[in-house]
Amino acid sequence: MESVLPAGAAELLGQARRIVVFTGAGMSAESGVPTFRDDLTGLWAQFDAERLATPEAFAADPDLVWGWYEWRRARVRQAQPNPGHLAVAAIEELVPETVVVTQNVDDLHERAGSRAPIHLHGSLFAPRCVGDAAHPAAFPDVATSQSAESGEWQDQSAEPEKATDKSAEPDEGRRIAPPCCTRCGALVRPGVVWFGEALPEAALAAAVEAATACDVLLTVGTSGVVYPAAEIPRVAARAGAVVIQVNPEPTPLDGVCDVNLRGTAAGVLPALAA
Ligand code: BV8
Repeated sequence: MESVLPAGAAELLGQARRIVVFTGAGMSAESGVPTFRDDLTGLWAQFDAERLATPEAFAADPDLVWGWYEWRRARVRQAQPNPGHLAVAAIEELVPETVVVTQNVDDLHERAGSRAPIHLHGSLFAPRCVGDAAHPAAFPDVATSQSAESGEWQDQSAEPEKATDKSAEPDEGRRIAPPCCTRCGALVRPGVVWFGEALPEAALAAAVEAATACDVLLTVGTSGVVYPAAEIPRVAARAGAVVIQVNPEPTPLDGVCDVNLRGTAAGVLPALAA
């Protein structure tokens, strides 16, 4: 493992015929979308993942969980792709056999021009029926007592800084009635993969296939702690690919990478795509 300047990494990318770009929340950080685990600003520092990103949490309080995802969706809608997203799309233009595999549930890769990113953890923009994922589900036009457009989201059923009080009953006045599915009367849920849920089989299989076949895997902005997604760079390394990491901080992936570029997505990627 060595750290080379972006020029060296750009040369490695320039020689590649098949590239995988594997991204995490850090990819969207410079667009103003909070990551999960960064101290203080990370979503998990403010909210309790167990309380908000699991099927049990949704079953226990669909209004709380739906409201949190609507707030996140509104923040993504207000965000713009950053130079890092644009550089990834440029790499796809330069090397047609580039596959983008993202853990992110935002749509910033698509809005930057990436053709068909593989979303391992679903999307904030793909609500689905709790009963049957094949049922059409649309975003509700129900008004929410918490404006999803506002800059802050307060967990009104518990202490805002850390929703740990699981017994707290939501205030009646704030209930956000998630809509029923158009066919079966079940609730509509966010189209993301929660902790304890299996990843979409086709997406995971496509990501593993791409990682196995690529010459270079570029991992950007992920802490590499959530499985099975965190296996993807390891699959590429085991298959003999050159693995390049872009992250301002060390991660558990450091030992898997041939090249570690200590920098940010928007700061480093444009030089790689030049
Ligand atoms: C599964 C969608 C099995 C939702 C997410 C108990 C029960 C069941 C499973 C488990 C369990 N214990 C552990 C597990 C496994 C679990 C897991 O891995 N847990 C971890 C926490 C230990 N995994 C699962 O539950 C998965 N499912 O195992 O199912 C199964 C099998 C068959 C049948 C049934 C069940 C599902 C995991 C998916 C969870 N959903 N998101 C939502 O968004 O709310 S995960 C969430 O974390 C995100 O999606 C993200 O993808 C993921 C990883 O986070 P990162 O993207 O890496 O972001 P993070 O904040 O951590 O790091 C940001 C990085 O960026 C940092 O390194 C930072 O330095 C860097 N950075 C910051 N700024 C920049 C930057 N880099 C570049 N530029 C910058 N500017």
